[in-house]
Amino acid sequence: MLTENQFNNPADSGALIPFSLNSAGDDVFLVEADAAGNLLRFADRVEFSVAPEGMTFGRYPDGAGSFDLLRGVTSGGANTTAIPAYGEWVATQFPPGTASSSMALAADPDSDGLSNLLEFAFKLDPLKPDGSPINLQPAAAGTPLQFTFTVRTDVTGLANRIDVSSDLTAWDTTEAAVERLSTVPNADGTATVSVRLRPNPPALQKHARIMISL
Ligand SMILES: [Ca+2]
Ligand SMILES: [Ca+2]
Repeated sequence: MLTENQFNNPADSGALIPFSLNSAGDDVFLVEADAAGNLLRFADRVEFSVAPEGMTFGRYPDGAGSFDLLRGVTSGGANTTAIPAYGEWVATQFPPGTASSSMALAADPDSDGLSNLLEFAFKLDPLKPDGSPINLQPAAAGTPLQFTFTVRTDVTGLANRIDVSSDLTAWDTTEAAVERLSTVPNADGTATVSVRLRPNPPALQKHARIMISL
């Protein structure tokens, strides 16, 4: 493993060349040389942009795959799994110069209560306040709760789960009390999902939430 400090180390006469990587984006060339410093061959080149806080760029599978945005920072260890779709979304949604912290999965830079992960999943604008992505459907009194939501279906690993609860404390995460009525694909890589809670058990009809994971 090489770090920036090794290239600016006055204690090492072979590593006095000033070197650093720009946190706003840069590119790196790897060239093989002999012991005398003669360049032998080009080995690799990568180009990167600013990484959301808590993430980095690297190859996945470790050392062999494509160069993508990774889930975490693992200097000296095996690379975490890649989430290239999130990297592509970040690149299109946030202007150059955006703080790394504003692009993290858990960040909410537009303060609409929806994290960037949710903005990404529901295909919303992370820099403009949005309302709830859940659309409650009109229903007669006494009938089960019914709602729709539109979520991306074009991202590998992006999943949603409907939890229900009677007290907002204990949640049923099995979807046993949930009936998915339909999933209608849209042209933009999303699908509109229609959900109804099952009439039984009645105690579970009070609250529902959508859990998004990536
Ligand atoms: Ca937000
Ligand atoms: Ca938003």
